[in-house]
Amino acid sequence: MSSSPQDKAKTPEAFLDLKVKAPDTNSVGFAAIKSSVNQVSKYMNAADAFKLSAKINQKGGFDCPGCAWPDPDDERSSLGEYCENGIKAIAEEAQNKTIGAAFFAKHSVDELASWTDFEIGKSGRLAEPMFLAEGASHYQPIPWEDAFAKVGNHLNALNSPDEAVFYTSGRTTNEAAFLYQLFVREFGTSNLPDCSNMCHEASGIALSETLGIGKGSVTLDDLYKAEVVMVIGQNPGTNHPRMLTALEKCKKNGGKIIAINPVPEAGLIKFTNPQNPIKMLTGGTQIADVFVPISINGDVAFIKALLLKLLEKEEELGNVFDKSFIEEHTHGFETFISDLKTYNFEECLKASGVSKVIFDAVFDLILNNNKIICCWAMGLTQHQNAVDNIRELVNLLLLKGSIGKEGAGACPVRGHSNVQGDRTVGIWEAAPQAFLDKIEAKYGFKPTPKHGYSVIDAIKAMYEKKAKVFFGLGGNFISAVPDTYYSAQALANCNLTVHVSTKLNRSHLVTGKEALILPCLGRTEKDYQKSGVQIQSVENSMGVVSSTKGVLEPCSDKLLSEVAVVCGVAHATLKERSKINWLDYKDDYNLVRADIAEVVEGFDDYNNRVKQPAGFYLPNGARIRKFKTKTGKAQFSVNKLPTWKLKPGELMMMTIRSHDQFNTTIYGLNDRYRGIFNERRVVFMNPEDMRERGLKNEQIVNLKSVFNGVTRKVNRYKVVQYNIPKNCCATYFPEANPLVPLDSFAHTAKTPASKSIVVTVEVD
Ligand SMILES: Nc1nc2c(c(=O)[nH]1)N[C@H]1C(S)=C(S)[C@@H](COP(=O)(O)OP(=O)(O)OC[C@H]3O[C@@H](n4cnc5c(=O)[nH]c(N)nc54)[C@H](O)[C@@H]3O)O[C@H]1N2
Ligand SMILES: Nc1nc2c(c(=O)[nH]1)N[C@H]1C(S)=C(S)[C@@H](COP(=O)(O)OP(=O)(O)OC[C@H]3O[C@@H](n4cnc5c(=O)[nH]c(N)nc54)[C@H](O)[C@@H]3O)O[C@H]1N2
Ligand SMILES: [Mo]
Repeated sequence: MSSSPQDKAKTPEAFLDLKVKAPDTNSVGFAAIKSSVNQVSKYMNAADAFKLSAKINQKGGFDCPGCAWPDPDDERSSLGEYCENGIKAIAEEAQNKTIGAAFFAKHSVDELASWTDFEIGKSGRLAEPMFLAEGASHYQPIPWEDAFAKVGNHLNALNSPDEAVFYTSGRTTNEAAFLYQLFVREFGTSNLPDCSNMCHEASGIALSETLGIGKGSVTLDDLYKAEVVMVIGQNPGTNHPRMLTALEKCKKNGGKIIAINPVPEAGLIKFTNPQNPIKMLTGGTQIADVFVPISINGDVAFIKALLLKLLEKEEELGNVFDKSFIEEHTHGFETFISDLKTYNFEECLKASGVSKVIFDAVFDLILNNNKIICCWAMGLTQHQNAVDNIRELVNLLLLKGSIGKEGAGACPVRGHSNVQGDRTVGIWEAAPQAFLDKIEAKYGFKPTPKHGYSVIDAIKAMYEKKAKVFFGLGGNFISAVPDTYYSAQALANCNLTVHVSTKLNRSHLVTGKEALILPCLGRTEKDYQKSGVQIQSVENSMGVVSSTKGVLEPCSDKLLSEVAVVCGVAHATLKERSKINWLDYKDDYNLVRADIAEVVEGFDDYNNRVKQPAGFYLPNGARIRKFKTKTGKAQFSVNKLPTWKLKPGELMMMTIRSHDQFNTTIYGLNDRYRGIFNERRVVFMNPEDMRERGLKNEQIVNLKSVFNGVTRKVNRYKVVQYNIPKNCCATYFPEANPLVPLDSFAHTAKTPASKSIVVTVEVD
């Protein structure tokens, strides 16, 4: 009998050989360079490695699939605009090893599911389309045309288009993403959940409401010119290493950095620029001027404490708030201030877990500077009150007039390399009507105005059998989503699950009754089509759209581009009833860009402008103080302190990334900066919390979360004593995802609260 979906979704509980060392306080440097070179040479030959490194993030080269951090507009480092973790991402994709019919004939789905995610990822690049028949134990090869027909037949057999779910992960290019959402809308649904739902959705919602655009307002140049940069809930040393170069530049210009994080992440404390040989010898730059060891989810309380003190000083001195900005450009100031006055400074500071000495150091910098940038990532967005976290930060920026001027603004640091672009071109389960009207005007069909499923709603719909087909354009749904075992059942309830992927992952193993793996080209590979080698385009975290073009030969001749896959599926599904000539697009992506230029705001003359070496900026109202909110002004907001209370014995747990992973892809088993080697099943704990529970270093424990009366459990973790605030602990994502309750999510944004999981720790 085959394993249950839950068994297949589970990551093996076996331990490796944990070695714990003192955490680093310095990121990058020689160790990083050595690590990246090892990484590349493990997977590919020297000539390919050289070709790649010369083109990463260069004008006319390819966009690094590692993260969404922008490239400098002007000069780019001749040593290559890349970082250790970008190299790992590329090495992972651009490898010579491939898997196809023989591999899948040898290994059953059950067997593959018993491997760790690290082992699954090491298998190699997917080389040909594969099909898992109902009840079968092994995948078998299937021709592309048959695979398309199978998807089409399943979709056409549904009672309603709303019974299908179309997920997107954020690596998909603008061209593929635009066509995909167009197909989904012509098919008749808005069920377009994406990784953004689990990532920066709260930022989009909070910023749209307060600044009138769901994106950040700063450019790289602003970061260089800021007087103060607050880096909140973000670990750039691992997840956006090139950001550290920008912070270093800011410091050189006299800027100060405040890092707000429960743990002293290495990159936040000190950074050695790998592209500056002199610094590498002399030891690097101190990054954070003030490090704030905040309690998990203490951010609204901390920012409120700052706001309260600013108000006090304003009342005393009269020159602390930017009154002309507030008057001319904002709305809701009085309501905001009268609500603020109902809070007590000491209570807020206590709730934040931060000492008065550290608070004062931060307050001084905020009080005495007016060009402030707030940068943040998952440490703010993956909480129940995530939207409040971000709105409260915006309140601070508005009081100081730090929006829409040089060296100031909001900077949500996006994750996947094109997650922002995907949303811009229409991957959105709740797209605005104006966008849908443009589609109707251009293509002559009426997209449904009904909002579709976000990730959480999609999981519930599949669990309840209201959705029966799951299609994933990239990503690793089962490992990325919360509540792993419930979600595994949701996928298993489907008639068909389909994944367009570059690498094997757990989502190919936790399947519906039937399943398809459709292998596609990666960023690094040349995309040959009828009209020649194609370029594609992406949008970075700061709203710059630029081209990306692969440099290596495809790893298999049976791969299709994502664009070709979408066109193939659309053609096979919609056939004569489509108003669109789907197959034309794949021959020449200029046709896709010409359509985007007509439908999506800001893309005029796309085909020419995308060829500009550094790309082009999309319009951004907040950047020029044109706020497209309901009132036409930037909006102050009223946010409450979170009300949760831990019961005796409980801890607040955050799930974080190690240094050797990209989301669910595990490159290696070390988390070098945090001093963890050769193990991922660790729980970082405060020494006092360990003492109270009688726990010793490396003791084996089980973790339990109870939410709304339901108990969730993961077994066999090793305790590691760590510099983390009392009552807080941390584990790695995705192994700890079975503990994240599906119903614990950010209000209005529905981002799973995967940084606020209430747990107890029990000896095994
Ligand atoms: N190498 C690499 N690069 C990546 C990724 C990757 O996995 N690997 N993933 C990409 C993606 S999709 C994303 S979204 C980004 C993620 O980038 P990050 O958001 O940096 O990633 P996380 O590991 O989730 O780290 C969250 C940080 O927030 C802190 N934190 C947690 N809870 C709180 C809190 O309540 N308050 C505060 N102030 N801090 C808190 C944690 O200690 C941690 O430092 O990175 C992108 N880039
Ligand atoms: N507990 C917890 N859960 C989390 C998070 C957390 O911090 N804690 N973070 C959340 C966040 S921020 C995010 S963004 C999601 C990530 O969720 P996803 O985006 O779904 O996951 P990834 O791990 O990035 O997806 C990796 C897979 O994408 C495929 N892939 C890679 N490159 C390409 C490509 O170019 N094209 C195609 N078609 N496929 C490709 C490969 O097959 C690879 O296995 O996870 C979320 N889940
Ligand atoms: Mo993300």
